[in-house]
Amino acid sequence: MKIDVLSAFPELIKGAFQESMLKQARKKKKVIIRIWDLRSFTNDKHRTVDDAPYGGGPGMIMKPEPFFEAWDALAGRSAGKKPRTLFMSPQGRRFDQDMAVALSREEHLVFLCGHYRGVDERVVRGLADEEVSIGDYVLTGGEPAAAVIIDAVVRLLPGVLGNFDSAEADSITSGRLDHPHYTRPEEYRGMKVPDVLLSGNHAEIQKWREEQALIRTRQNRPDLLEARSRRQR
Ligand code: 4GM
Repeated sequence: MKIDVLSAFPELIKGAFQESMLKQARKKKKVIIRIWDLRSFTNDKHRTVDDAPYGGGPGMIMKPEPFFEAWDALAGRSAGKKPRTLFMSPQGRRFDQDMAVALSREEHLVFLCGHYRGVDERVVRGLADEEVSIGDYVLTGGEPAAAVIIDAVVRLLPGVLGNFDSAEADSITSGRLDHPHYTRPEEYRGMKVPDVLLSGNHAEIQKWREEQALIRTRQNRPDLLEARSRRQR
């Protein structure tokens, strides 16, 4: 998979892919991630990426030209299929695990990251296949949102996770939260590992894990259980 990120603040996102799983995925050539600096696609000496909004009002808006010039340079002129292009914005469709699975089947993704009050609408209309949001909150820039989506997508690529950590085991896919986990030591600061996990009784362990998952889901995310029972009806 090939991933391109267009940003006026490339340093904001570089670090996200230089450690841990994403670093390994790149080293194993499962993914090629390139970060493009929008300022290198400007033509003025100040390398301007923003301007005041038509119609007035506070804040600055990102200009369309650097996005279009950069997109053309990395995708438009290349042969092959058009990359799937996502615009990160609080106005977008909410990202979830199903979308991560769908995106993980693409060959080439492009992420457009905005800043300031927003981005000239022609970028969205002219370049983006869809507008995507990671949740109902506003960030100073789209970069952390792009990093979240890239992480969720890349870990699903074949050969990135070990089989043990397999994506099929992701609890969220099942419409339920994960059960609690413990490792050594058996007792730490007065807190004990539940006896059942030390019992060696796999049927009992399985039962306990399912109960715990349900308790947590009821407590933290009752909406998941409702959605699940609606699907089963
Ligand atoms: C407005 C328009 C994404 C603001 C475009 C981006 C939150 C999300 C920005 C933009 C963002 C989100 C930058 N804030 N919830 N801020 O996914 O790119």
